[in-house]
Amino acid sequence: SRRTIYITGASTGIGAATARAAVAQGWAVVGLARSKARLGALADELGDAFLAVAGDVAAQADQARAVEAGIERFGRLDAAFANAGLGASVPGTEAGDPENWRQMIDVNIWGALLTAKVALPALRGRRGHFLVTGSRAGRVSLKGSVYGATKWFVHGWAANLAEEMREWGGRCTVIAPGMVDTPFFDSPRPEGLRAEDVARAVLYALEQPPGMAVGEVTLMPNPAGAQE
Ligand code: NJP
Repeated sequence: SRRTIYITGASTGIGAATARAAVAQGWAVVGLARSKARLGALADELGDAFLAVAGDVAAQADQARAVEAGIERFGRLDAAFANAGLGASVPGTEAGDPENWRQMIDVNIWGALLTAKVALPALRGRRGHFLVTGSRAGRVSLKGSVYGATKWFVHGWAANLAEEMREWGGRCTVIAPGMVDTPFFDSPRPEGLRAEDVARAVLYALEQPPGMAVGEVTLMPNPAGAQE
């Protein structure tokens, strides 16, 4: 049977690019996001190797259903990628909207925790791999940014989870990009990384021999380097 990965936030951006890259490497993918239409288009593109599950990462039952459906369809779960996230507009703490903070906490923190909660029992049996999308913003200070602080949580938690998983031979990787040109922003970011660049880093971490764990991959755009 095919190695199987559960990806949240699979409908666009980094999640969709990772689904494509994983399928190209022979993985089966269970993809979760809220948008049925976008997931359906990706399922049409990727065929049998992709199972779309519409759901909200902040709802434990939705994520549990996705993992169960994936195991039923593909027979196993080898990896989970907690990637769903939002929060590009960062007006700071004084000017920020508390409803927006709640949303970022629900998706970026709570949603990622729930991905681990529902996937770890299956991953343990395969000495599996958990990956999560952190950020450059989870490593540096960004004036007033609550978004950045949700990613500081992700980095801190993932370091602790890595120790927990190591006890049974599991691996935990943080993918920490700088700016990526995705629908995360409401306008194009040509100076940013491509979603495909980030997907390559995910596959790099996934494809290492099991005796080696990639703890964190930092990816920075290099627009001057891309010029002819
Ligand atoms: O953004 P985007 P990215 N339940 O908007 C989904 C981090 N990051 O690929 O639900 C379930 O294309 C949403 O789908 P839908 C960032 O923080 C980015 O750039 O259908 N899914 C979509 O598939 C995030 O953690 C940059 O709307 C939910 C996906 O999440 C990760 O990269 C830099 C959901 C978001 O895709 C992927 O973001 C960086 C929910 N409640 C870190 N809410 C960057 N772009 O510059 C959203 O350092 N989604």
